[in-house]
Amino acid sequence: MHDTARHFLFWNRPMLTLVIGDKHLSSWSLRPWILLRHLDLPFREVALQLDTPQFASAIRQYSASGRVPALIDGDTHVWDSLAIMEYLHEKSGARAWPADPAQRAHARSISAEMHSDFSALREHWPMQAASILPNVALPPAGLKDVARIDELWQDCRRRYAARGPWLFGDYSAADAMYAPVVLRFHTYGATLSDAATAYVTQVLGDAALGEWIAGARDELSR
Ligand SMILES: N[C@@H](CCC(=O)N[C@@H](CS)C(=O)NCC(=O)O)C(=O)O
Repeated sequence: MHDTARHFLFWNRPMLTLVIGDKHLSSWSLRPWILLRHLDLPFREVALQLDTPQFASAIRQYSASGRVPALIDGDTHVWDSLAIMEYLHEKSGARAWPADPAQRAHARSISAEMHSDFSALREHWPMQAASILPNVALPPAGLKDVARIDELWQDCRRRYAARGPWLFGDYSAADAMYAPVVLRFHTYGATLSDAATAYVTQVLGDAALGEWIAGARDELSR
């Protein structure tokens, strides 16, 4: 394709829009946001402050579920973090999940488990991206969630460490799904295995996550 034609097509493509909540609090919003960054897909960000009358009136134009995140691609509206990640997999030329079918099934399984489970962890250690709160105890059900996540991460690192530092070697939607969990473990000071601790260090060093946390700090300073 001639360069001018390529340039025309690029600039006339509708820009993806991601509607998110507060960066300090909205763990579901962080997942597709950080995946978009890692896939290098340009997008416009619409930030709505949770628990305000403005949120309730504004979100309906983007998402019938009334919740964030929501992705808008021209006439296509996608809601719910997992559905958005699947849409981004298609949109990016199948780059969001591992290429190998068995690894892809594994990555989807641990991501679905995160999406539908770990309610005690979510309830007692809500994401507060810009805070450090070391004295919040977890009940036994929450400790069980932490142990299960530690086990999942150790298993991934044991199998795929040779391919790279992320859960499946290269960055994938599974890392995006667990990014808010890493922030929770960091905020509240979870006790983890060596392999899980090394994974937390890897994620906390991610520039995209650093950008999100800086946004969360900005929100708190307003
Ligand atoms: N299952 C949904 C959960 C989305 C969700 O609970 N979003 C919260 C913010 S993190 C929200 O929009 N809360 C506002 C409300 O329910 O009014 C997903 O995966 O996207």
